Amino acid sequence: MTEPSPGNIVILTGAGISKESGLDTFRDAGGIWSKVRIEDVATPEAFARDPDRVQNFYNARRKKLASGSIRPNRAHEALARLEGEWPGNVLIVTQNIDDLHERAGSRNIIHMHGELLKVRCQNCDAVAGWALDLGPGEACEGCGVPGGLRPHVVWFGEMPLQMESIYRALDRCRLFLSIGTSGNVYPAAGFVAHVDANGGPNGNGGPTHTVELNLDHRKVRVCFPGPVTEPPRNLSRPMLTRF
Ligand code: BJW
Repeated sequence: MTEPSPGNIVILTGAGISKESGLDTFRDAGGIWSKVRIEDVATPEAFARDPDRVQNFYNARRKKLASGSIRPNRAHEALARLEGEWPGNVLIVTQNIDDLHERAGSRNIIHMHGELLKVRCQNCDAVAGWALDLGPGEACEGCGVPGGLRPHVVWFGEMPLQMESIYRALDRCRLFLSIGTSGNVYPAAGFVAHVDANGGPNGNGGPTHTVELNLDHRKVRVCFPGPVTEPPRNLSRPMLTRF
């Protein structure tokens, strides 16, 4: 008899997983959207209207991320350990633009809303690493054209990145975890429903289970209330052996 497949795991993470590392969430009290308006900093129209304002918003966040005071927390570390120990495939789909999953040791990651430490050239689409402030006159290393670099992030009205790969993984996973996201922003907000609708018995040998972890118990259906650093520490053993 063949061994049952261990099954693949897809983990969606949001700003809540990085909160205890010192990065603000968006929609909690005191969060980013209580200090700046979305339409001033997180749309292509805002960038066209006032690029300096948008660049300053991302420059400040880039500086904080690179400052040395922001480090991965136990939740990031637990997910990296899970990737190393789980016999199946573990994919992290993060809405976060920070690099804390990478720094914790995760390797299989999709940044669906982009990456703060990268810039993209609007002239040639080249993406490059960028840890410094981004100003109006900087030239692209690829095409040499100055003035066309923008943060490599996905603003409202823009298509999130690698959506085909994400849906392919969602359709093939045995377990879908959603951690620290308010479920306000689509398409990520629709992933749980997508998995519930499409995750019947599949190539992984069984139905797909979904688990949501959030500090706020009103946001989740399978509830592990409490700080995000607590439950994921135990993810790899008692909880996952059920799947
Ligand atoms: C803890 C914790 C602890 C705290 N432990 N938990 C009308 C209906 C439906 C959809 C739309 C609509 N109108 C427009 C749309 C589409 C739109 C959308 O969804 N809008 C909604 C607001 C309605 N979406 C888009 O535009 C997306 N693109 C798209 O749909 O493309 C398709 C398309 C394109 C063009 C034409 C046609 C179709 C793009 C969305 C881009 C989002 N960008 C941002 C900013 C950029 C990156 C950045 O600056 O960082 O991404 S917005 C912001 O929200 C950021 C985040 O990634 C994203 C999600 O936020 P997240 O992670 O959920 O954070 P919070 O703060 O909301 O929640 C944190 C949670 O953590 C809370 O629940 C806490 O309780 C919890 N928590 N501490 C555990 N310690």
